[in-house]
Parts: sequence; structure tokens; C-alpha cells
Amino acid sequence: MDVDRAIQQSAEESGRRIRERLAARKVFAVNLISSPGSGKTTLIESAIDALRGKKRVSVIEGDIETDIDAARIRKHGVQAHQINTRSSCHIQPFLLLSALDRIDLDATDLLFVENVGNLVCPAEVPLGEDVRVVALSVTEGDEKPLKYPLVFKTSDILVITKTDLLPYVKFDPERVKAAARAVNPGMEIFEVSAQTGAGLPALLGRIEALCDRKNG
Ligand SMILES: Nc1nc2c(ncn2[C@@H]2O[C@H](COP(=O)(O)OP(=O)(O)OP(=O)(O)O)[C@@H](O)[C@H]2O)c(=O)[nH]1
Ligand SMILES: [Mg+2]
Repeated sequence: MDVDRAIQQSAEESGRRIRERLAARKVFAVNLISSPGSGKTTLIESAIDALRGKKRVSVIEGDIETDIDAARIRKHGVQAHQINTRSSCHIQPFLLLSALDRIDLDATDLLFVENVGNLVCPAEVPLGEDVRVVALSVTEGDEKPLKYPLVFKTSDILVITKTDLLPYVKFDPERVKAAARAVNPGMEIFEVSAQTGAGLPALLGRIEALCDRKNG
């Protein structure tokens, strides 16, 4: 067997084991992907606060270096574990599998996995998640689904973030929606601002409803 094939098989095996472990505990997992700085951690912080008392949220953070994001999450009073991928531009399934040991899954309904900031590599690597969410902020340019189609094709939900900045940037949400739906007709799309709270109830209500189905 060649090396690429062996790596692929090992990733698939880790993904399968992640799915089994999450299914056994009825934990719903979100794989959150975006470019650096699009607002992933901020969205998770908003979700923790909005879902308090309704869903027990835990978070696994992926970054090349530092535990800055996990420290931000812990301030909201939930479990957070930081993965440092060092040279890898995405969370590898075997790293997520071992990170699950650091989270009390029996005390978790909803697990957010914040992937390394990158629109390319994370799209190529399923992590055994229930739903894949891609975030795109309005400061990044409305042509991004055309240039990075795979992440839009493989994600279930697109979140357009930082809409409070729309008056200051040239960004047409309709162009983004059309391009995203051209590669992924079933994609659900939400427009939010974590700054003002606009659009958050619709997005978080949808995630809660999806989570309900798995938590049983
Ligand atoms: N104006 C505005 N700024 C926001 C919003 N959401 C996040 N930000 C800001 O955007 C910056 C990056 O936010 P993060 O949540 O750290 O982004 P991230 O995607 O987690 O970044 P990485 O983990 O480094 O990839 C911070 O300065 C946030 O305060 C928003 O809705 N509106
Ligand atoms: Mg972050």
C-alpha cells in the first residue's frame, strides 16, 4: 500500500471511531471552519451564552500554536481543550480522537470543534462531525466561494459574519449566496453579527434543533 493511501485509511478509521464515540454519548458535533479571524471563536462564545441552560456545550479548539482560544472559551464556564497542530494547517482526525479523552462527553450535548483558520485544508478532512459550518466574514470579499469551492461544497451551513461592517466594505451577500448555492444547492445560509446580535437567534435556533435530534 502506498503512503498516501495508508494515511487516508488511518484518517478514515479515526473519523469512524470519533463518530462511534459521539454516537454512544449522543453528543452533537459541529466542525467550524473559516479563514483566520472570521469570527469562529466569537461565534462559539455567543452560542455558549445563548444556549446556557438549554445545551451543555463543550469546545475543542484547533490552532497551530497557543491556547489563547481555549482560554477565551473557559471564561464562559464550559469545558475547553486546545489542540496545537504545529505544522498542520487543519485538525487531523487522530488528534481530535485523542482530544475527546480530555472532554467529559457524558456532560456534553453540543461539541464545537473550531478548526485551524484556513479555508483550504480543513475542507479536505472529515472529522466525524454531524454538521460542518463554514464562516465567511464580510471583510474577506464576496468572491470567496468561487475561489475556494470545496469548503462551500462540503459544508452544511454557511454563516456570513460581521454583518455590522457591511456599510463600510464592498461585499454583496447575494453574490456569496448565489456562488455557494451553485456548488451546494442545499446549503443553509445565515447572516449574523456577533457584535450587534443580529441574526444569531436564527442560527443558534437551527443548531439547537439539529442538536435536539441527536441528543434524543
Ligand atoms: N465588527 C465585528 N467584529 C467581529 C465580529 N465577530 C468577531 N469580530 C472580531 O473579529 C476578530 C477575530 O475574531 P475571532 O473570533 O477571534 O476569529 P477566529 O475566526 O476565531 O480567529 P482564528 O481562531 O485566529 O482563526 C476579533 O477582533 C473579534 O472581536 C462581528 O460580528 N463584528
Ligand atoms: Mg479562533
